[in-house]
Amino acid sequence: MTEVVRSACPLNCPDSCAFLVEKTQQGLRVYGDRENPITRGFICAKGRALAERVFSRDRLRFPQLRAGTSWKRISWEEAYKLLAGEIRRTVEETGPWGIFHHFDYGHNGVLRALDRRFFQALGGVTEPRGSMCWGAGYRAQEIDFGAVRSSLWQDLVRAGLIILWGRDPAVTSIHLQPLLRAARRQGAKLIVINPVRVRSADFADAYFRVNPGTDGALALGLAHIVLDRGWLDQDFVKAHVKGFSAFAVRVKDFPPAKVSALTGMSVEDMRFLAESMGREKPVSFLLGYGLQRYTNGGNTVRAVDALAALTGNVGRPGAGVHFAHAYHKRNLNSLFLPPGDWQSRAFPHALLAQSLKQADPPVRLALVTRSNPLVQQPDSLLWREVWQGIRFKVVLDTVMTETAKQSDLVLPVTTVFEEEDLIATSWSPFLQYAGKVLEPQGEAKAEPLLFTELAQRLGLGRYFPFSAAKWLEYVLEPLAQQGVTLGRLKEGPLRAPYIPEVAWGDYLFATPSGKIELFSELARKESGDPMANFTGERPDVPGGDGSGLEGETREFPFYLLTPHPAAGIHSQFMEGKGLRVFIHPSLAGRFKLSPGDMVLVSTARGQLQAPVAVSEAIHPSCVVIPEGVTAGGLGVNQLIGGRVSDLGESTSYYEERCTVRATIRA
Ligand SMILES: Nc1nc2c(c(=O)[nH]1)N[C@H]1C(S)=C(S)[C@@H](COP(=O)(O)OP(=O)(O)OC[C@H]3O[C@@H](n4cnc5c(=O)[nH]c(N)nc54)[C@H](O)[C@@H]3O)O[C@H]1N2
Ligand SMILES: Nc1nc2c(c(=O)[nH]1)N[C@H]1C(S)=C(S)[C@@H](COP(=O)(O)OP(=O)(O)OC[C@H]3O[C@@H](n4cnc5c(=O)[nH]c(N)nc54)[C@H](O)[C@@H]3O)O[C@H]1N2
Ligand code: SF4
Ligand SMILES: [Mo]
Repeated sequence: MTEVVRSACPLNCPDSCAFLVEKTQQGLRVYGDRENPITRGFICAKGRALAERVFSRDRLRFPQLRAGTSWKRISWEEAYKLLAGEIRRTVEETGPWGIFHHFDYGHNGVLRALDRRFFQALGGVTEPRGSMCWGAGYRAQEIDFGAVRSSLWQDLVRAGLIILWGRDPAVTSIHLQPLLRAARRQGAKLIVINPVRVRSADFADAYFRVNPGTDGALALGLAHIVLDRGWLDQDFVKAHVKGFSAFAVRVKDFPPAKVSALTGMSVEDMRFLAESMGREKPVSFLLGYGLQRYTNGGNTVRAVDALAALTGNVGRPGAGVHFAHAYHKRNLNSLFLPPGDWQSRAFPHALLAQSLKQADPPVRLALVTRSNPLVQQPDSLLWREVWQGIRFKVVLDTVMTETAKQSDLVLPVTTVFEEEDLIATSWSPFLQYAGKVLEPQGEAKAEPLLFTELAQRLGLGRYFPFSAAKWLEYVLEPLAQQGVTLGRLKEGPLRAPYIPEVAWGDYLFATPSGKIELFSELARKESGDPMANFTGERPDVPGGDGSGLEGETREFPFYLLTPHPAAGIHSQFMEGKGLRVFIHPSLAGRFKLSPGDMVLVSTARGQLQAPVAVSEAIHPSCVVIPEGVTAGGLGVNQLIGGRVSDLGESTSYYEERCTVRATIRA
């Protein structure tokens, strides 16, 4: 009888599927485990691709050292000796800040955090801070509510209105779709707000096109109408909101006509939206990260939070602003060393390449885990230059990524199926055990073991006293009394006991005042004005054809949007998938582009060529190129400069502007 092993998807995806895995003659068979009531037994192509990757030809199986333009297989003993030697040498020359550790969320296993523990044991190295992903909205919600919490997805069936604001579950979280359909069957209305008529709009009640980066202004404009019409939830605001009067004054500056000019939405549509919020209560706002990938991204999410607060749509069943589910971190034991024991040097993600270039002490040794910065960070061309200037570069991965190709030592790590781990993400309320299904391919090594063995060679073994299983027990220790143990998790996914069905249902907001803070001292500290995040305006809203725009915007009049790819997850599983440029027919007409023609897209940073696709779905002022895919090792991030967001030091990928030109006729 074949053995079925419980596992879970380690990818950086909101759904966090429960897996069942079987070893077969042909390889691994992965399918969905019905025990997880969110993912309910179906998985996506990326989950299946993970299983194929285990045996795939591109899989890294042995440590490899650069030998000129090719690679030489070396033993783990040689690899450790070399790496330990480089670490010692760098620490002697510059101190530990001469070492740069780049990491992200390429794998959501909790034991993956042992990489950071290793560098903390060295005293703290150079590392990224802020975020490539959700940082602006995350910080906004910390300021407004005191923490980032969402109601369970299942609660959506109690909503009267669901707004998909800058989010496209058809691409980025497919398991949300059955719930949205169920909510609609129970009478909820579904509205999509997005510059692109995304796939989710196909089953929505209404779709509203908004100019990129103007959602903050839109939220303030809607708040204006809500106040004007007397749709304010006075009892809620009185009891739970701080700073309402200051906010109401700010909102006066956003009358419908002005907001319409900024957002491109008609006054009529705005009235309809505001009215729907008043009529179809409770309202659930499902925020994507797209609307906060701008320099005003924190501003934007604060304005949406405020709109939810004014209308009393927080803490109630079927209501709330869904952004993330950041409960686990505070409730599980951390693998990090105590903060006082180490001191890292950190640069914001968005400015990493520039910062590394100028760093003093300089970076001599770089080590990359669970990320592919040469493709995924902005400023790819500068990254390459800076990367080449670093003396010794090491990548830990399962496949030869672009970053790995440009490095000196590549170390093969195990996939989720070749070791045990616990999957706990900031998106899912579930804790899930991922068991070991098979022995590692070739000499691939599990990271907990890798960092333990490396630490031992540097005399730091005392920081790594445990096996993987023991680490997992340690992580889960605080939950033992509530019955969450490794043993229990091996029997199936568990909803973490600290996660309520309805976020903020107790109205105990974790802010200094205990209320939702529209007026916030924290915001004052971070941006000089407690209301600074409600300026709402964008000085450079694209005019559609570039007319009337000044300076850089005239040369580069269009917004370059680079949403996540449907076929893969960032650069993973995107090998061989070509770059495509999506534009609106009006733009195609103006630049004499037909579908399939090669188009040259240029920004202040660089240019790329790719075939064009023409679609009514695209905003006429936008050029859309999904991220993750590369040609010659470079993807769309060669066009994008690093810009830090107003809050949370997030990377404002969608702030870049571009222009297009036809090149070769197909
Ligand atoms: N298939 C797949 N799924 C994924 C991922 C993947 O790479 N592939 N990545 C995962 C990760 S790490 C993340 S962070 C999530 C992200 O998931 P989402 O937040 O759903 O997706 P993004 O692609 O970040 O956001 C882009 C969306 O925002 C819209 N948008 C852009 N600008 C604006 C704007 O100014 N206003 C509004 N209202 N909308 C705007 C875009 O058109 C697009 O629909 O997805 C996760 N899931
Ligand atoms: N232009 C543009 N750029 C973007 C975005 C955008 O919307 N537009 N989105 C941004 C967002 S939201 C995010 S989250 C980032 C994601 O940025 P990255 O995390 O750098 O993206 P991935 O391509 O998923 O790279 C993850 C790598 O980790 C490897 N990996 C998997 N498992 C393990 C493991 O166990 N150990 C180790 N060491 N490695 C492992 C994978 O093979 C893969 O190569 O990209 C950002 N970049
Ligand atoms: S990528 Fe997301 S939807 Fe696909 S299998 Fe993994 S968790 Fe499930
Ligand atoms: Mo992300």
